[in-house]
Amino acid sequence: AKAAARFLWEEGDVARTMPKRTRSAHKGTHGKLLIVGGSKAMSGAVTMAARAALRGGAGLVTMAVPETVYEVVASRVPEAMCRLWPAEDGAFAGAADWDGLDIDAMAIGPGMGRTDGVRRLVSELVRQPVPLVLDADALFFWDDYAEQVRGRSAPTVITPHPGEMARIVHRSVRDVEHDRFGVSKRLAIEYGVYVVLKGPYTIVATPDGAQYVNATGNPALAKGGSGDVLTGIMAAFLLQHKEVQPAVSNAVFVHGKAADWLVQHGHSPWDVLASDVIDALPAVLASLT
Ligand code: NPW
Ligand code: AMP
Ligand code: MG
Repeated sequence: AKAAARFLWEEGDVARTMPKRTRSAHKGTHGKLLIVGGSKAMSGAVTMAARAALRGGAGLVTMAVPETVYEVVASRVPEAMCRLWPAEDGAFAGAADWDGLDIDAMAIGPGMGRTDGVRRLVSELVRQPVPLVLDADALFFWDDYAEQVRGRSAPTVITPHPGEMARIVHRSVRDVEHDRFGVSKRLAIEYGVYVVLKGPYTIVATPDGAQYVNATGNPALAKGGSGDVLTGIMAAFLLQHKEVQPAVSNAVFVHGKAADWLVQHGHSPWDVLASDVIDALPAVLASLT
């Protein structure tokens, strides 16, 4: 058997591969991101992802949300634009108008809910030929659109935690945790996707079978909202990097490093909020320039 190509992705790798900003840059240079998420019960997830994406350097961020949460979502992130989609039972009600939507990447899933409308919408969105991050409730419907993902021309990144991964591969969480390398690698190769299997020592598996392990992060991240923040950073980095794997690994590294920075600067492993992680991004990113 071929030796497993496994690497630790370290600070030096991040510093080497982080994109530099050119003097002539304008907001379009850094990419237009659409974040699709939110529902009546979970409106915070999409605003956390949007703020994280903006802190991560995305040029323009639009949040696509069901009309039931539009007002509250729009008022929470003044820097982001907001696009209103039809709702039913407080969640997305399937397709909406794509007119005039000009985007370079898309993140789908934070706080979306799991209604039939969401199911239809996600299957439609994966057809868009732009780099894609699939997370949270978008992953709940994996079986519906997995074959479409295989045929996508643009990169696809999926960011499951072990519970979501177990659902995707129809195994138990215990099985997944006992074979994190094997499960993530097989899925990445089978569907041609970048798999981010989250948790301590998050694994990034690439479609060609290589794997990159992250060592930043700590239990302060074990709290609701952490994954939504990662999704925002991930999408922002995809917009700005030329290559996918460094973008994905750098996002995982920076997200964990922000949590590490917080516990080294006056926070405890108990008190950290996902929003604090967003607000620690400046310190981490500044240390990488
Ligand atoms: P248990 O119960 O912990 O033992 P789900 P979700 C299992 C939104 N959010 N890490 C776990 O087992 C998200 O964006 C909105 C995690 C349970 O059975 C999604 O849209 C927020 N889970 C939606 O909520 C803030 C693990 O997996 C299942 C695990 C649902 O996301 C919070 C949980 O997975 C949240 O981000 C592990 N290591 N191991 C907001 N403020 O708007 C096992 N599990 O059911 O997919 O739910 O992750 O909570
Ligand atoms: P989610 O479950 O989608 O909110 O994602 C949780 C995020 O926090 C992922 O990026 C995990 O890797 C990270 N995380 C959760 N618990 C830990 C932990 N004990 N150590 C390091 N990272 C963690
Ligand atoms: Mg999550």
